[in-house]
Amino acid sequence: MNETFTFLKNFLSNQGIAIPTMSVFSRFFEEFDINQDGYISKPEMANFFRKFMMNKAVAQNDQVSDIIERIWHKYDIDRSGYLDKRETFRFVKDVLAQERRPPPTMLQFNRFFDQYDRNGDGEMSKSEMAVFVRNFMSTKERLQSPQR
Ligand SMILES: [Ca+2]
Ligand SMILES: [Ca+2]
Repeated sequence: MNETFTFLKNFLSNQGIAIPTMSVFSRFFEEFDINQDGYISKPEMANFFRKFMMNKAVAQNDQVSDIIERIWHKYDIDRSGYLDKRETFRFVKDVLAQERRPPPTMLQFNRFFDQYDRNGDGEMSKSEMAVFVRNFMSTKERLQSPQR
């Protein structure tokens, strides 16, 4: 049980998650040590990872839709439910400014827009934007991760 605890602590801190207390861990251990033999077997561990990754994906999805709501609140000026090119341009410009980068040229912007406007209707839908937000988040994660 202690080995599992140490392993889990390392694993979670690598994932940027607070280290669980022993009591949280005990509860976790009981949940996954299905046959109650005091060891986490391979399938029990696999089960844990599956659940963990699923929770992570769900949390990330929540985060993405949160971000998108905030984007729409700020940039969908005419409240059409879509970002047209002009609205998207303002959004992209602000994102770049946050990264301390100059505004995009029209060519760069059009390339960006065409890439994410999947259905080519000239407007950015929320699901089209979700693709961008996800890419953006994973790029940031890569840049910030301590392993090089
Ligand atoms: Ca709009
Ligand atoms: Ca579209």
